[in-house]
Amino acid sequence: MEKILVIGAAGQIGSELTLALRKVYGDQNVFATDIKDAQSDIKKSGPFQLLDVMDDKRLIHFVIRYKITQIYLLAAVLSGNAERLPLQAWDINMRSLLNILDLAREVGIKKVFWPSSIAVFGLTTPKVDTPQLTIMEPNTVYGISKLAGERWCEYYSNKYKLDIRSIRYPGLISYKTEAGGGTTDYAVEIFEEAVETGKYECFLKPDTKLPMMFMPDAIRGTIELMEADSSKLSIRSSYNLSGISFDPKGLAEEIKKIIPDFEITYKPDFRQSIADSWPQSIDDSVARKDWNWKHEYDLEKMSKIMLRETKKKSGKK
Ligand code: AKB
Repeated sequence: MEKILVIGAAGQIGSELTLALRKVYGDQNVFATDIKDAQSDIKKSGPFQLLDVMDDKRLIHFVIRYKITQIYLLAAVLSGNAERLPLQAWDINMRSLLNILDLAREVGIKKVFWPSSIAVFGLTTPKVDTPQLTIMEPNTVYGISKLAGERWCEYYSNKYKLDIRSIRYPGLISYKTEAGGGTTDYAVEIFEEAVETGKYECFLKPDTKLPMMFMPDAIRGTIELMEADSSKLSIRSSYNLSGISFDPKGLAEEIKKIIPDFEITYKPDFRQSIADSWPQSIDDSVARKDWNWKHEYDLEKMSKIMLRETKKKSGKK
């Protein structure tokens, strides 16, 4: 029986992935952990403990005690926050991954999941339909740490035959938990502000097109990749995954179809140059071929659900 450890279970991905994993593997077999307290549905539906991924001694005790067979490492400092504290972000992002990879090798963990990002690409990468294998010269701390992480994942996979699986997530859009410190966060905040105030001041320019994905696609994709037949996986660094590509202007137009008075203004900040270094759209044909990945949500479908759920959450009808 699988025993799964989720690190970063209170975060944007973790808070939804933990519940999805519990549906597949059983509530008591998915151990949620984070350095901060988790949402009540995580704590009520199965085991939750405060745990710091940087504390390698406690981590190894935890893994042995609960006979963990799979680890999902979701804790990370995202792009915007990483530019504010570069060395701390590098330390947290790299040390957490190396702690897990080495622990997995030592203890004999069956599978590890680690999220990479479109931030691994840089200004010299082809921007449209960015291929799986291409020029990668990231110029952000977050991107550099994700690219280095991908190299470490492939290294551990080749050298120690560890089964590590990874996705280069685009910007993730969800209503359950706030996004935290990323460049694509505008696409989450805009829905909250549209519902709360009918206005949004965007920190990116109107035509900044970026690859994005609705959270249900990301969660399904993650579980599908983790369940795929290992012999079919040709990529041991991280898979390109594509959902929807849009810019702030296009997203605002979509919101206006439902909230006609919605107003957007633009005040680009330091995150504009991060976004300018990233692709506009992603070629995910390798993921489609290897494990039959296919996204489901387009801009219209995602926006309708986001507005409906954000209204419910804020108590508005
Ligand atoms: C960020 O904006 O930093 C993240 C990402 C694209 O990895 N959402």
